[in-house]
Amino acid sequence: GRQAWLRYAPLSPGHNTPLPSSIIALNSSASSPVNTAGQELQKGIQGIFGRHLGVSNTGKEASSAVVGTVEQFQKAFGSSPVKDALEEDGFWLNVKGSTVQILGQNERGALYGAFEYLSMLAQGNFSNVEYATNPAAPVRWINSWDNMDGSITRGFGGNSIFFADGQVVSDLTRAAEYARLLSSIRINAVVVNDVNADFRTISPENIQGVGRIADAFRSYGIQLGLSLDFASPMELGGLGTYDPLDAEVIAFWDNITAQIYDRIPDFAGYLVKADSEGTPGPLVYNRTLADGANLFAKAIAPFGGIVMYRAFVYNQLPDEGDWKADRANAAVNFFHPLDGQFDDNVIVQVKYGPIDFQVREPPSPLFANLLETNVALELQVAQEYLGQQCHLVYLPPLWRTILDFDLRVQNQSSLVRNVITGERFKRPLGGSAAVVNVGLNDTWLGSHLAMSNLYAYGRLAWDWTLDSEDILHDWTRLTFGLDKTVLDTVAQMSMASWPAYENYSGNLGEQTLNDILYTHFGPNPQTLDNTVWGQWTRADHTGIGMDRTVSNGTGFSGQYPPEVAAMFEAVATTPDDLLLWFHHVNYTQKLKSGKTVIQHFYDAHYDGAETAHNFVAMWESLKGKVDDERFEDVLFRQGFQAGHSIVWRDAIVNFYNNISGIPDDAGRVGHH
Ligand code: GCW
Repeated sequence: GRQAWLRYAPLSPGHNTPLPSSIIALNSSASSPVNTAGQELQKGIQGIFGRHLGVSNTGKEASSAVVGTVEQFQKAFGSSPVKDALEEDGFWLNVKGSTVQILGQNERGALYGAFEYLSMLAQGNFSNVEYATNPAAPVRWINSWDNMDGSITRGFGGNSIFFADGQVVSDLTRAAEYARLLSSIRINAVVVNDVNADFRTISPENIQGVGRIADAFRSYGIQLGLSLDFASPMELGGLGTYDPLDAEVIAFWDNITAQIYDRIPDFAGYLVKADSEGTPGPLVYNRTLADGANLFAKAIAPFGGIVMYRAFVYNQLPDEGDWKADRANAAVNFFHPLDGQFDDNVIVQVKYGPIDFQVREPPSPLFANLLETNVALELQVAQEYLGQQCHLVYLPPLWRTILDFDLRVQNQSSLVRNVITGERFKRPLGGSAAVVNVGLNDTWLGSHLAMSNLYAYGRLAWDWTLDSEDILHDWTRLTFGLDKTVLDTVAQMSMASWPAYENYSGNLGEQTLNDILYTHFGPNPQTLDNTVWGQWTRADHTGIGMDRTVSNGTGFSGQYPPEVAAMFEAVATTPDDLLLWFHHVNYTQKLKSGKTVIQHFYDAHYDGAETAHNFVAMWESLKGKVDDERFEDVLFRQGFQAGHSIVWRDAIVNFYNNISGIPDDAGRVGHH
């Protein structure tokens, strides 16, 4: 369980390849990622081939696996073999039979290269290769929503591996194990506490505590970041204000930042959720969000740190009667006027959709509205609205709908994935963060299969063009071995899982029909409307959907550049799967598929539940091909999902049958 995709399980006999006869790791100091790489190579080759190789820091290059930075290699062997340019964190991998060169631009890159070589071996891939690879973007972060009492916000895999009882835990074994997993997928920083931050996060004791986490991370090349409470100058510092332009407030943050860097010289940066869902922020003092972000940016710039400032800023909307009110408009309304006012070490971190990690959303139009500001994409590996790790939902196909979306800024190709890397608008910084709620559970996320999402996130953050199914195949081989049936079955289940979940939990762009008041889990369509959260469906007896057009609705579609705005403005050109996101239509409205909206609801819910039901037999067919413990564990979850998808189906089809009064053509729902 805890090894996840780093099992180094023995390959079956017959898998033979020339192996290096020793390992040379060009730095042997304990906190060095290169040293870690040497040990990892030793451990991996021992596990996969049962062969024990010695590790030293010098030796003959031929028939060795040499790992280090380009600079260390030059020092040891005279010249560099690297033929392509390496960027920060990039590496060069050269496998020629038993002679292997793994050279990083920095030590972290060298460790990535070692994991890459081991991943090839573990998957039985013994090809000779020679290439350089560089990250798509410098920021490849994880956001943990761990609280100091040890709970995790939207945590579905047990309590925190970092905190308990108001402080950092003394045994950080799990933190180090987590860092190992993350460095193998090339994540470079973890923000360890919830964005709804406790002001005690930056107390002197806690800085010492998180300093120990940073120590546990360091040899894996993972840096530590912290979420801040904007009101800390008042709550912790005893000041009468937290106004970002106040001299004492500025001094407070300068001082805190210096204390942090004193304990954690490689501290990554701050994450800030301000003026959002009740958190304090600059708007309290009539300052701008840019004033708020730049406060931290200026404090941290001398140390080389960065500020991730979240775009998830919105006011509650009490009045559903107002046809023009729309929470989806908030981010662009708040941030677009500030474009160009953020310091260079600020990155505005944008959730993929305009609302909140829903099963399907159009990409946030903010990606098309910040041309002079660094941006990062925020994803959620934690399946908050997506079945909470009790449902199998492989997320990369959902992420792809965002990444590959062309926003057509200035009528030119503007794929979201090229915006977030900084490439499209020539920004110096960019990247991504994913909310991940690993906990003390031995499976990390509470479910073995959910780990494919974490694995895929790291792979994508390095290269946003990767194919969802290819990533899944790698993950499956590393997690369950090379059996072809296992590979095909896990792929079939996973690739069908997001469409199935969308079918029974909110289709045609309804965003979600989960209970949104408390649990975010399970059908509760009546909680969507008449609440202050603005996640309205506006369902009534004749129709459903939010009218977000410029001509007659909230105007949201006009936040996109003209070509995209025009597409979403008209029912005729809006794709079926986003129809109810953009338009209020009658239940009898015909879709492009030829079905009516209401008939699509009925059919989709039956289809989705049936697919989830079939997962059980598919998984059962793997009995004996997967070890009993993991087999039973997954089977239990698939059984739950099969049952729960029927609960979903019946709750939703009956709800819409009651409100529309329209029977199901197939006679499954309502009365003819
Ligand atoms: O999805 C919502 C969650 C909140 C979360 C918030 C956010 C941490 O339900 O629990 O707060 O988003 O992203 O800030």
